[in-house]
Amino acid sequence: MTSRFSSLADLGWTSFFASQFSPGDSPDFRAVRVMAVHRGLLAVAGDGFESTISSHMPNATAEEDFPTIGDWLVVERTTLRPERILRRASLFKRRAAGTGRGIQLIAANVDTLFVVSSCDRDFNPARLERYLILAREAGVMPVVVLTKADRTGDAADYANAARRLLPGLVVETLDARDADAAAGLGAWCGPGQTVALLGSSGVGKSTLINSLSGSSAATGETRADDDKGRHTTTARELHRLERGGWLLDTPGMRELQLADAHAGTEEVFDDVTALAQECRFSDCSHDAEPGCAIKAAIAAGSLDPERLARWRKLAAEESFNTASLAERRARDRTFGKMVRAVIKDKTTPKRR
Ligand SMILES: Nc1nc2c(ncn2[C@@H]2O[C@H](COP(=O)(O)OP(=O)(O)O)[C@@H](O)[C@H]2O)c(=O)[nH]1
Ligand SMILES: [Mg+2]
Repeated sequence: MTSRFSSLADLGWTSFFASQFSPGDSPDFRAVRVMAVHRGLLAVAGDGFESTISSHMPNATAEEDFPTIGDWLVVERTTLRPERILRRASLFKRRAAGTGRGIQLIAANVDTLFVVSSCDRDFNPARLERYLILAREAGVMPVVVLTKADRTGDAADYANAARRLLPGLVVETLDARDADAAAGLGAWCGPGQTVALLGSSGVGKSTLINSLSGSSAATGETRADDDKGRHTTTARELHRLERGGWLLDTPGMRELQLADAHAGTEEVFDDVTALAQECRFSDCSHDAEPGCAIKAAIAAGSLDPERLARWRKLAAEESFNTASLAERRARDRTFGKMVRAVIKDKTTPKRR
């Protein structure tokens, strides 16, 4: 099939991926990008062509060994049989109950995450921090996008509040309905670039997607995957943006939760974790212990008590998530043992 894709560079091919292609590979293999995943099939695009191939991977065992949307695959030149997945520049994943494998891959090789909130009651530093942690975990550059700037005179205050969350954080305010305003995000939407969006319902994600893609496809598409079950089997999950880049939009991305976020939490709250290390007791609960560096910082006004509260909440959630994953694993093991015991019992010939 001929295609709308002119080149690998257009699809996001960079030196990071090219360097994983050994010279010995080149005559028999080529690289393709996974544009959509659907029931064991992958929609892929390569240099001037697109196709649908089987997602079967040789030697795949762990969840990470299976392709996800955005992945770069090395495939056999003519049969397009997948040979291996190129190391990912970034990866969104989450804990998955009931898969037995514990995690589920959401998307790979996203360059920029637009963390969307609006300049109104949706604006919530704790929620933004969570999204920033997710971006850190995935290895993706976050850009905070504050919509509905046209509805308030205080957009700059919202932007400043967001900037205080993380040094160097990029924050843009705009009217998501305005195609020109969305051009402020153009720097991350050019050829070869892949973006994804996260944000609560109603903040203007679909509106922004329409403005960035120069169409009204996004608002129509949300209807295709609602609970009426009208799934579009041909839906491409990587959508072309007007500036030439790609928007990665999948249900999984929309359902992302704070999972396995320990390292990310430490980075986003590195001021708090650094203070905690200075406490006299290594297991300090920062309540009433003597020599607590965190209490001292709050007393001195150098740590915002609300920031501490958000950190505590996250830490508590995290240990809950980690514990429940460990419990689930233990349960799976016990269940597995039981099943094996039953099967053995049923298949072992009884002595007569
Ligand atoms: N005034 C104004 N309205 C907006 C803006 N962004 C979104 N909206 C409106 O907010 C509502 C929800 O937007 P939508 O894109 O569906 O939000 P989503 O749930 O995040 O996809 C719609 O009525 C939009 O027209 C904005 O920047 N300014
Ligand atoms: Mg929407």
